[in-house]
Amino acid sequence: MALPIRILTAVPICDGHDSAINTINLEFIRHGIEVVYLGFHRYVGDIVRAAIQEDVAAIGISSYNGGHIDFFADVVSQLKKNGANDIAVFGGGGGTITHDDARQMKRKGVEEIFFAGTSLTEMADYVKKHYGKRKKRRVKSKPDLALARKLTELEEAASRGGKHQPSNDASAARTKDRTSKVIGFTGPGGAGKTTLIDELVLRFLQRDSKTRIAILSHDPSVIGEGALLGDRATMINSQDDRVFMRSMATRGQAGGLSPATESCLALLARSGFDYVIIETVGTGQEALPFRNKLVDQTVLVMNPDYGARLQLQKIVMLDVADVVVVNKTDLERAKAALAEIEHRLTQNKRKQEIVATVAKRHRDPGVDELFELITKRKRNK
Ligand code: B12
Repeated sequence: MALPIRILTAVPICDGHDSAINTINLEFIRHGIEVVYLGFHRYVGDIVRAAIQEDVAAIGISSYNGGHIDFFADVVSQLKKNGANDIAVFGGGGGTITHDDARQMKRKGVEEIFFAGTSLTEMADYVKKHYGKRKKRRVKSKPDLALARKLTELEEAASRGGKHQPSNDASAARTKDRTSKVIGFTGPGGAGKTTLIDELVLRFLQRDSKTRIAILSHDPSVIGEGALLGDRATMINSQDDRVFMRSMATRGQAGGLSPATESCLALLARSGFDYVIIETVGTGQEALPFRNKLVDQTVLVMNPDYGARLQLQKIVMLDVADVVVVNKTDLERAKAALAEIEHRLTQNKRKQEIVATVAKRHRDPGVDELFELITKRKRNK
């Protein structure tokens, strides 16, 4: 099985022109490419850090507001400075980048610039032709580079070997090896998991100047195609040197995680992070993604708009989650939802917490409460 090409795309700082890159991302995915999308208005440092952690073959930058000669050159030079000389840089920006500019940019190490009128297929073919084979990396000693490459190797091994499900014993053994507390976040798409995690990361970073966090985030692979790994585009606080984030595509596995999740998580949880946060894809009623002691604490994030009360009887995660977060409680239906979910949890007759949050709100007291619940409970031994 051919392994998917992974690239990262972004739009530079002070530039909100994201419509071109959104279209181009979709075309790449159709051609089997996994695209980690960082979003718009991004600093050079954030782009380089993300590309290293995601271990991508190349960075595609879409730039319309000028300053592209220096911006692209800065990305190239910071990649080199960080030992990631194997990560290529390419991009476009319609008529804003002239042919003369492009010549200068290439002299500064940019591999290719695409101009107005280039077809989408042409660009996807270029990526497949040039970034399918990984280039040699000279520096291996830097911690993020080494960890990122190991995660790629685990992902590739899992993809080659098909779906692998370690036994209970193997998972339990891994639990003992952990030095980090592992927290699993799951819930339906659109409930606000990523925004909530980003807000929690802000609190982790602020509480202790030494805390390091890893995030393992999942997005679905499109059947027979690539994947849009877009959680980073929502993350603001997680763009920090103390946060190591890795985006994974499900690569054909149902249930919210990827075939390589367990092995990647095991590696991250013994790599010196204080907390490892794992986020599933948006899940359905039947999903139970965190089996075999995969995580130390489970958080189910729900949207108050789940429909009729009867729906709650069908969501199996409500039986097992340690914490149930009802996010978006600024919505009209929130009060009723909180009462219904609370009543549903009483049927389980075990200690489960329920927290009301508005994750998009800065300094939300509900997120503070969730943060305390997460930091209060210790790691399972
Ligand atoms: C659409 C658009 C907007 C939309 C943006 C919507 C959005 N969310 O993206 C809106 C209306 C919001 C907008 C706003 C502004 N815009 Co405007 N906008 C454009 C416009 C008309 C089209 C850009 C576009 O999306 N093209 C579609 C893409 C698919 O095609 P393309 O550009 O030809 O790109 C090709 C290749 O370059 C390649 N490519 C592009 N990126 C990448 C990346 C990779 C990785 C690869 C492989 C290839 C690739 O793909 C295409 C293949 O054919 C251009 C003018 C123009 N004709 O280029 C101005 C333009 C870019 N905007 C401009 C300006 C000034 C602004 C504003 C500052 C206006 C204002 N005063 O408010 C704001 C800034 C907004 C912001 N926050 O940054 C100027 C920039 C001038 C400059 N740099 O000197 C331009 C050039 C218009 C002009 N002639 O004055 N804009």
